Amino acid sequence: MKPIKLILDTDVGSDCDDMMAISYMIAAEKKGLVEPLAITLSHPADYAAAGIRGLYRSYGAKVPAMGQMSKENPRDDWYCKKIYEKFGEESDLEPVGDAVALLRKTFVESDGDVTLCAIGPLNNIADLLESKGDDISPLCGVELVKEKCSRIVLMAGGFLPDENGKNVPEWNVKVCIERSQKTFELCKNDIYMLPHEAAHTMVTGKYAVETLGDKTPLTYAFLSFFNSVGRSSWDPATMLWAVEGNRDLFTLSEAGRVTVDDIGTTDFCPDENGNCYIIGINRLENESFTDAQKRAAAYIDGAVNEILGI
Ligand SMILES: [Ca+2]
Repeated sequence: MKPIKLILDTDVGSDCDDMMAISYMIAAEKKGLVEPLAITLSHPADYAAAGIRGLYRSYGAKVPAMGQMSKENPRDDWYCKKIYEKFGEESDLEPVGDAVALLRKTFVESDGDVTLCAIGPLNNIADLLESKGDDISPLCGVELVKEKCSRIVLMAGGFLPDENGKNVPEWNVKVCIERSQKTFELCKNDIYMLPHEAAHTMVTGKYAVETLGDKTPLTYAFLSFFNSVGRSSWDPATMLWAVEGNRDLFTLSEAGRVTVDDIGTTDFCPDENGNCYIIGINRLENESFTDAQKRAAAYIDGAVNEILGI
């Protein structure tokens, strides 16, 4: 199987499951499943790039080109600064360029068939789609992505109704509602979404944290994020699907359209001409939802523990 060409957009520094997702991505790269083209940061933390550099170094892996969201958007950095202070080298603080410029350049230089996987708020993705033709490419963002990107995979949305029958807004969408609306409005590509409920109770990282404590950037990130001994797997499950597809772990809905309302609620409406698909958890015969989630979690943990050497 040819490795998939992948661009990752992550808000590393906020929740620690991004670090698990990147760890799985590095494990997949080592197995020849992924060719990473770039990582863009949708978290403007000063130490976000340094946190990723420290993580890559701990696995002896080469960091892909990085770009960072340039807008002001103050948010908490739970672990990237700490990782730099404990594991960093001075060069980890070298600044990185603008995320949208790097996304445009990476798409232009690719020969197409690129997967764009976003596991944070959709600021960079909406900004990319809205970008105008420039000296990198005469194409506007929507057309450039349509031409070069084979699919967009998002950790986004929630489609389980609460007691009032209304879907509960999901964090990545809720923190940038207008950017999320714009993404679904403009995008002409197929979009595959792993929603909140698919991985909220899927826990990964527990054995790694119990075994390694604060000795590695990954496990230190978990401990720095509310002392998490294991964490929900929204981002690693999304990344797993982006790299390996359904396997026997996931399902995919029929085509439909996703809309985002003004409080960040996502709705999915089946439509054979739609471009959105929802990723679900695959239950084997007689298997409970919880056990099916545990199988997916074990698969992710297995891949990551191998490169952690445990
Ligand atoms: Ca994230």
